Amino acid sequence: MDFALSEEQEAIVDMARGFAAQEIAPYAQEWDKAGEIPKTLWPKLAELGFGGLYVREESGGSGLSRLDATLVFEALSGACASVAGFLSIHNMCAWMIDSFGSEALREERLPAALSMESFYAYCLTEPGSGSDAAALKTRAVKSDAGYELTGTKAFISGGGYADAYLVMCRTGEDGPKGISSIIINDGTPGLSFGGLEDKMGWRSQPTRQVQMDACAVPAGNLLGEEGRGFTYAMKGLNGGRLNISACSLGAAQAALDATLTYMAERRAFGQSIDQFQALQFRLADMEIELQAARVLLRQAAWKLDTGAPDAPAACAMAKKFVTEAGSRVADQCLQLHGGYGYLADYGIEKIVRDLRVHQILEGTNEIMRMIVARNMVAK
Ligand code: FAD
Ligand code: 2MC
Repeated sequence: MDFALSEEQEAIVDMARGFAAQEIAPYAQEWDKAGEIPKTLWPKLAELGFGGLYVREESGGSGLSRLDATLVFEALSGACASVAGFLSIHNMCAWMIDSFGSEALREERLPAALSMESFYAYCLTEPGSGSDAAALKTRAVKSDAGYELTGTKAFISGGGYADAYLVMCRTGEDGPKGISSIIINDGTPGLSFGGLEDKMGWRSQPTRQVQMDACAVPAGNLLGEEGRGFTYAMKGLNGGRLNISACSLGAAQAALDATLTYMAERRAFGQSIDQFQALQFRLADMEIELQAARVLLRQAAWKLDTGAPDAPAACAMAKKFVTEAGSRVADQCLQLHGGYGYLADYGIEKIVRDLRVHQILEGTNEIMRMIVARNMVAK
């Protein structure tokens, strides 16, 4: 067992950090206020191979391990967790197309997905079903040409912004086994979007409902086999949950680093505030929490990489632990900045806002406990 990063992994981290410092950090506040990330950012990330981090090399992807991918998301989140989280969703879709799509679908879809000329959104949640995802109602009816999709997806990251939507929909019976995954291109007749959701965090990326009214798509837009879509969606989320954890970790680490610098400069009662032992203990607690979170996350990624049977539970465990640790640390960092922490200029309040939703999306942390507990009880 080796806890050190390899030279290659160090190089990946340096590359992602360098890019984030130059191309994301200077604009993160501006995009947060504007509510939009310029689409020109994505091809630049794709040039580094970040459009398909764990898409296989033979399919044109970067072929990195899940652990390597967490390093990238951790590094990018040091600049902006919202941008990194959005990139993770696209990566989840690209991986699903590579892993479960037919050769024809891969050839048709992957080049533009990997170059990020096509940005993908992942559509599982509906207004009436979030945690109970297998209760979804969006229906795909078979037609001569392919499928016609009707229904509404809620809370879609990239709704009205993405170039293509990977939609989990019902082609058969009730429950998980009646669900398929089908791709709808932007501009398909019958596809429309709800209003922009006014959110606490993740403000730089648009969240909207995605509405489908008899959207006709060719049969070739089906991912893999009919009735397997729920399993594909869940397998996609295993990686997504690792990435979201890495986003919490990277942003919380950035908040802690900024807090250390701030505390060395800020003076009260005749000394810099990093000299108060009460505050030093808080720093130590935060450091311990983030180190523990990092180890747990990397172990979960290693389990997914090595196909461990308990990998889904390990990913859920990591998401619950790391996203909660990340939010606790970010909140403490805000506190240690005093009133300045509450001001947008210092960047900490944005981290607090952005990280909060990581305890809700990609499966709430209650559902993460349910997955962990089910795995324990089944043993
Ligand atoms: P509900 O399922 O209604 O849950 C309400 C509460 O009950 C929660 O606290 C939940 O944990 C709890 N609960 C439910 N069932 C149980 C249980 N069995 N035991 C204990 N507690 C339970 N979805 C997508 O498909 N694609 C996206 O791109 C996407 N992006 C999102 C972006 C944002 C900013 C947000 C806020 C959400 C996004 N989502 C997306 C949706 C997200 O995944 C759901 O909000 C989440 O899964 C929870 O579903 P819900 O909101 O319907 O809550
Ligand atoms: N990995 C692999 N397979 C999985 C899996 C996972 N993580 N989770 C479930 N499955 C399989 C499971 O093995 C079963 O397959 P089989 O019948 O072949 O054994 C099938 O999927 C059905 O699973 P369950 O029987 O456990 O289904 P149930 O309905 O009881 O519970 C639950 C499923 C609650 C775990 C699932 O609905 C869930 O994860 N809910 C949370 C929803 C969620 O995460 N939404 C995120 C939306 S995306 C988002 O927020 C973004 C920002 C992009």
